[in-house]
Amino acid sequence: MANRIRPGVSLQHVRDALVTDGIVLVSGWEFEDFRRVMAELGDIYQHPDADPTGVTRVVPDNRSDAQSGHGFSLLELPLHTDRSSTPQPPRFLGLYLAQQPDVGGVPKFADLRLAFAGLSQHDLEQVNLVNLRGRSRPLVLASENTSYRYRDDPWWTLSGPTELTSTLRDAVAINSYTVPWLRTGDAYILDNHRVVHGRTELLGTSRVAMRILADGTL
Ligand SMILES: O=C(O)CCC(=O)C(=O)O
Repeated sequence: MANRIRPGVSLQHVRDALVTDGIVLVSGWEFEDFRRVMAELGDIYQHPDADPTGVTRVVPDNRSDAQSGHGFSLLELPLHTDRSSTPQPPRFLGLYLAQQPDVGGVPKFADLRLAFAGLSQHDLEQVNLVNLRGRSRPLVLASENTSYRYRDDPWWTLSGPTELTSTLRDAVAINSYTVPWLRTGDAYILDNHRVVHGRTELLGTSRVAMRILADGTL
């Protein structure tokens, strides 16, 4: 389960929590505190949807596509690794809730290290993420340190032996949890090679989340 961190804690606390849990929940930070911690974690990653400083404003504008999935729509956003279609997804993802509604848009997570703990490396290495054009990316990012990518939606799906892919889907679902108490001014930072994220459907258009990706090591 995720650590919860309040203002005034050091970057070392954030790193320690990421090593232990793969995710840290942050309460009551200003956006600039959040931006600084993300920049200290590693090099800011330039997402194609981001502004020149690397910040993406995630708002529902009715867009659903292969790059962002349902991220910019009102629909539920299934659990995924950010930039899972790229050869090497960035290591860290932070999402700051600039305007979080009282209902809907609840952040959702699963720790892939826990979900896949009972599966052999041999099995995991038989599974890929495949898109509609047949492009394929391996589920296992690095076998020596249990890091993975995951996405399973209309654009990119799990591919491999049927029983195995269904076991993986079940394992992720069983290990998933929502964090309904995250409010405006709260944020999460996660190890994008270990913890997948998503959110429940949005019930209105008022939600604003700010995303920063960073590349680095723990
Ligand atoms: O809107 C959210 O809560 C998550 C957004 C998301 O998954 C992303 O920015 O990659």
